[in-house]
Amino acid sequence: MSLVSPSHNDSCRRRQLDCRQANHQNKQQKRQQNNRQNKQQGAALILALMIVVMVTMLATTLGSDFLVTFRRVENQLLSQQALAFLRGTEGIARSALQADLESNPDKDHISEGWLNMTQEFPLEQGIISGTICDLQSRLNINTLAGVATAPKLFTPDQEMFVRLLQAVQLPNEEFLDQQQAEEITTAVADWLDADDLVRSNGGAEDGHYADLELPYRPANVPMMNISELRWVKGIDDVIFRALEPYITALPANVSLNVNTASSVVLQTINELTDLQPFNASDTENIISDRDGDLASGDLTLINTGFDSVDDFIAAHTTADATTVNSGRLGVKSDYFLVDSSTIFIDRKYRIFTVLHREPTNGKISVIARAKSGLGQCYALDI
Ligand SMILES: [Ca+2]
Ligand SMILES: [Ca+2]
Repeated sequence: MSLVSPSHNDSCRRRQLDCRQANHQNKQQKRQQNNRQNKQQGAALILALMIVVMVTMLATTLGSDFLVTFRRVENQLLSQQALAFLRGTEGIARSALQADLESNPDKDHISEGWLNMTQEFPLEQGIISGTICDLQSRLNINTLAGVATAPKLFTPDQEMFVRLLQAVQLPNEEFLDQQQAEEITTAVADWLDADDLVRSNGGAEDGHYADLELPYRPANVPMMNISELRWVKGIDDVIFRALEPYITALPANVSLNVNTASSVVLQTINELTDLQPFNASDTENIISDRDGDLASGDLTLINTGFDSVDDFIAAHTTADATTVNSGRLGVKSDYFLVDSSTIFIDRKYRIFTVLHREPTNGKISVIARAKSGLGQCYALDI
């Protein structure tokens, strides 16, 4: 027989039901709480990842910018230091030119030993080298602006340039013919002269240059540097490269030094009206007469150049040598190029300086200084 009343049993069942419901509610609340916590943790992780990415990007950008700035400053400092070294080479060249004038004021010649000879000076972290060459050993393009007296087409200076254009060798052992040389010379004369009148036989003024795909105007004044020649009608890069060792841009009144001129330049000195270059083998003979045996290094076998233009003309084997453009010739020089370069902490720097030496007192002035466009020195080929 049961001692528990039915009402008591009902009460117990209800409590159990309440307990189950309470447990179920608790579990649901815990699940919701867990879900909320999981979502919050996920958001925090994404935020942390985004911060890491942003910091990494910022650090990379700052690092890269710093590296570029560092390299830029380093390059500036090194180039300033290299420039100071190269200016030092200029100073040595000044001293050499002044000493040369004192020891031999009447002439400059190739066998004096300081022209076209590269001198090297070691540095703690590199080397500097410098070469002095005579710009008056080259044809001066600023002499080409004149107008010939009829019936001649060219002035004596222009005739020399016509011969030079035919004497220089182009790649593949090709040469310009006389007609091409005449047309280029005429175009150079028009480029230099002050007027806008087009000369016959290849001339070019505003009209020609204005019609080019990239139009520009002729200078109509003397050139400051030889690279300007590239702009003149008929002169392409190949012709310019072939001419470069033999031309310069100086005031129009300076002379050509026959004591330092190369064989190719001496080929431009032929009889007036003969527009062909002078015979190359004859110019070699003139140079041999002038320099002696430079390669021997034996002073008794080395000659000291011509004392005068008359001596040069006497050595010139042209049938009528007195008819050459002797007014343009000389045996001394006032304009020089210093070709300085340095290799400093594995970096190369090169600079070119045009120096003018006052013939009366030896005062040296810098006419131009540039990284290119002024020509360069070539080692003496002995
Ligand atoms: Ca003209
Ligand atoms: Ca002109």
